[in-house]
Amino acid sequence: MKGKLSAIIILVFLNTLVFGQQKNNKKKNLPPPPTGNDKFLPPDVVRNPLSILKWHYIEADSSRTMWGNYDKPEWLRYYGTDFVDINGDKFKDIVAGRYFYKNPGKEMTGTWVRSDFGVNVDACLVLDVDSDKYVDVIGMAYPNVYWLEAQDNLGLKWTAKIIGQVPKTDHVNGQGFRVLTFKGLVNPTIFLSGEGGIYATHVPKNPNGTENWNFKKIVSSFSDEGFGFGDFDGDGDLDIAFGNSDKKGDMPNKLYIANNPRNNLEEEWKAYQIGITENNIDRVEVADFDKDGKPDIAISEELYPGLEPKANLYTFTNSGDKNVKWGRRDLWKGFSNNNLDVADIDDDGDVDIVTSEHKGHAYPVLIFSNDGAGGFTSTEIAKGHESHLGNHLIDLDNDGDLDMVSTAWDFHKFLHIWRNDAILKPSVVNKGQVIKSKK
Ligand SMILES: [Ca+2]
Ligand SMILES: [Ca+2]
Ligand SMILES: [Ca+2]
Ligand SMILES: [Ca+2]
Repeated sequence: MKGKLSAIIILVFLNTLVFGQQKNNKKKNLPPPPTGNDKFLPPDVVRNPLSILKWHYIEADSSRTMWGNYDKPEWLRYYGTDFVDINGDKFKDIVAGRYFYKNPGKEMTGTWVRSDFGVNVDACLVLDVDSDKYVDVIGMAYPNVYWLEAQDNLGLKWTAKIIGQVPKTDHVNGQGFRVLTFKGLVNPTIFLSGEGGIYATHVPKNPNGTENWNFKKIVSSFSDEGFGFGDFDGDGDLDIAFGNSDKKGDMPNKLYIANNPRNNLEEEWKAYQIGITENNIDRVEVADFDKDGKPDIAISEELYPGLEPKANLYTFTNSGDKNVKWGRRDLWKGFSNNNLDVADIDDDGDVDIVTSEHKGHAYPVLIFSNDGAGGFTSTEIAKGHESHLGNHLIDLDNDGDLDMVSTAWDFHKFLHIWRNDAILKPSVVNKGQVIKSKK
């Protein structure tokens, strides 16, 4: 997430700095550009928002196994997906479930060489555990949590070490996982959904001593689904948005915020409800959609068995005042949409949304383009491939546009990639700034 966030920040910055004037003539609600920067631009460079229509589908794997091939329950699949450039070739590699995939480079249409973590584990987070040159990954095999470490710079061999416990869910593992480094801390903090809520641990100074790891419950919830981070109350620390219900077994359709007590993992974070959805809150993403400086929340809903197209996509708008209700915008209704990501896909300075259907039969992938004020227009950009906990936006080929990666459930053998061809050739001009050329 951190990489993606910095990419967004850099893109937004460049956008405003270099191209603000041209775009400002066309789009409302964009801040005026700083004066004096246009002189750095060659006169023939004009940048419009990136196309959201140019995607090339790549089937990266068609023989993924599932959790249930090795352990009970037999119906269970893997949830995790994360990204890392393991050998510094600028092409991002993929961690998903029990597999590591090496990016073939170039057009990314070559073989994604797959290696196995060597244990039935659902790998979900990439991070730096021990400051050495080998990539570290966190994987779930609840109640156990694993630290997986590469033994080479191609991810061909891995070691696996149990570093902690999180309570098993009724789907064994959790469906929410994040890693971030809090302001003022050196080591990252890991957050995992489990039975009863969200569990967290700081990566300890000596990670090799397994006794130094300690997952503590910091948020109580009856949901083990997705959650997201934002400083919702503006006090400088990152709070958590998550779904909940009043009691176990009830539909988790209440949107809560847990207030971060100065990054303290020793106490439970106090939570309060800010909104309600129609069905199960599944994916949770946070971004400032209306550009008022306050983080908002996007929610996609799960429906099971999901035979009807009644699952919603919403944004919840932060009023910035604890006493003023959050606004809810209903963006779309369709089949169970257990897929969600947010980023400035068209590179016009505001955060857009992507989702897709996990049920139904057409499996459309929809981009919701932000009008700069938190209003959205939807465009179907692909279909025909089922995703589950997918549509991860990530610039896999380092060309400046965001590509997309999905794992699946009903068709779990597949690993899907949509390469974004909005930018085909980066060229470097003017003081090292990269200006994108579109073809
Ligand atoms: Ca806060
Ligand atoms: Ca906002
Ligand atoms: Ca945008
Ligand atoms: Ca790209």
